[in-house]
Amino acid sequence: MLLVGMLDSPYVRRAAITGTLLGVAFEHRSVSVFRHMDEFRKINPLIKAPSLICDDGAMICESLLIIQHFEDVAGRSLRPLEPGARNRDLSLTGIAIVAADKAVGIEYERKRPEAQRYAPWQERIATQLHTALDLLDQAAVRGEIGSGPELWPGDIAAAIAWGFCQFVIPDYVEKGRWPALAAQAEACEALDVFKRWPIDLE
Ligand SMILES: N[C@@H](CCC(=O)N[C@@H](CS)C(=O)NCC(=O)O)C(=O)O
Repeated sequence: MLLVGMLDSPYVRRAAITGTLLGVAFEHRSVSVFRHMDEFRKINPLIKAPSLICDDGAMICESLLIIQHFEDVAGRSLRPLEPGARNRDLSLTGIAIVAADKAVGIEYERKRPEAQRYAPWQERIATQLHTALDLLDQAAVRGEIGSGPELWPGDIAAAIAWGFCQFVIPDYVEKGRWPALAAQAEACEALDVFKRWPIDLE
């Protein structure tokens, strides 16, 4: 299997870290959806990262579906089985994905020429991002996201969303405002599996 996409993408990174923790064998190719558009188009005409090319040639995009496939291959998931913990983890994973989505949205808005930016939309997505970070920080205070020893999908998604925000939109995300989440993410970044798939700073 081949996972395609750069590790500056929170979705690519989440898929890679999850696949590794599940013990699934895959290769990784770092191709940018912007700088290497033509090369990416040959792999996936939709030019979306991550894209997974399966051994039978099937192409899967959308990180949740790629992770679903990794789980099918591994015959297990990282999610806890106890219903309360499982629902909490599903909820927190979703919140962390929204945080990443909104951070990506802010970054994409900034790619527009100044005159084409729409301030109410920018304010809306910044508020949504900050609300998602509030919820994750509160979860970290309650001990509902952490850094192991067992990593759950919500732990991974939260740490990745925070790292992505710090990397790409630090001006929107002051470190001191969400200290518990920052500490959780820092502890995750110190783990071997996170170091194996570092944010691509290129
Ligand atoms: N919901 C998708 C989001 C993936 C996504 O938006 N990836 C970005 C890179 S971070 C991308 O492919 N951008 C190019 C585009 O949307 O045209 C997922 O979870 O895989």
